[in-house]
Amino acid sequence: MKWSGIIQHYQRFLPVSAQTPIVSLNEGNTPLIFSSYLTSVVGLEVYLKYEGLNPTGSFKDRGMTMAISKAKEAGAEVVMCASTGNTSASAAAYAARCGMRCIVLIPDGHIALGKLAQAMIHNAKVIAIQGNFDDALNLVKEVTSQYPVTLVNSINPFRIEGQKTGAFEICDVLGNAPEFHAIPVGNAGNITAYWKGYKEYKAAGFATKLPKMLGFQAAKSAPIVEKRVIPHPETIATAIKIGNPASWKSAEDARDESKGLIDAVTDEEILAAYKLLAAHDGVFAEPASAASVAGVLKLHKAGYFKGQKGRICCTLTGHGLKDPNIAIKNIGNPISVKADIHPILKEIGF
Ligand code: AN7
Repeated sequence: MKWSGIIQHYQRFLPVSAQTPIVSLNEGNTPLIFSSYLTSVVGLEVYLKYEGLNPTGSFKDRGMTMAISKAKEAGAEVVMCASTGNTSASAAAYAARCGMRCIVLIPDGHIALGKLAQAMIHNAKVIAIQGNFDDALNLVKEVTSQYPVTLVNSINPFRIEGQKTGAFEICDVLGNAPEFHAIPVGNAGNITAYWKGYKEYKAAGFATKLPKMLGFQAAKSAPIVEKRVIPHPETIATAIKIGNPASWKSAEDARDESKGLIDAVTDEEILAAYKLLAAHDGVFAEPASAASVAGVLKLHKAGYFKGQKGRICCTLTGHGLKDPNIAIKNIGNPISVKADIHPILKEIGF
């Protein structure tokens, strides 16, 4: 069957009508990859929902096709977002596709190179502010409440509607919901969206159970875990360097209703999971994405899955190529030798 994007495919679950102009890049339908390595470690079947294979390289495209289509339907000409990078890349691409202006506020010096390149090449007006993501989001709220500009951060409910389709796809592939769903938490839109998606799919009869939602924040950017706003969040996983998540309450609801948890993982644990995914599974995801796997490994070590059966799905939210600097910084540069067979054979070990 021809795949034409998540709105086309899941229309009956989405607030669209025949009048909605669908702005799509054929997002969604991303692979659910079985991880034999993690399965052997954890003892339950582990699957990776590889969202880095969306058109702009992150899960944001699911929400953005909805937000931009609905903005277009309402006659908007300008959209705006604050971003740690992926939202801006996605907003810029979808706005370009339908001839809208896109304005982006980013924390100066703190977004991954690939994401900045994307926002720029898609012609967004990119403004780096001397402040963090939370400052940027407050400024976006201020501008969009006073001027004819549509906000496309995940406080825009259409974003959540689109992103919930990730849960639908998992159920479609597995034939049911998994027992556990692990997911990185930044602004907390995605954990909110997945939980909504699982509940709606079960209500519609496409799943008979609901997963426990396992959310993971970076240790020094863990407001939900610490139950306080973090004024100066820090982490190498810049995508989730957020101290005051917009969807804080609904993330707690997802955690509590599902009898799951939201925990923190250190930068060391994130980097270890990041490298392990690439080296053992052949899957290159950005550091923030690896937080879900880091969290599963942390819980495994603590005995959380002992005596449990079933399946764990980990959302890998963005592609590793988004942040090439961090890969090179942590792995190193290639060895350089003369263009001669001898040093090459020596390096190989022959
Ligand atoms: C790779 O782009 O907030 O908890 O401005 O890029 O729904 O915020 C990105 C978030 C996880 C966290 N993984 O998702 C932004 C932005 C990656 C991300 C998250 C983000 P939410």
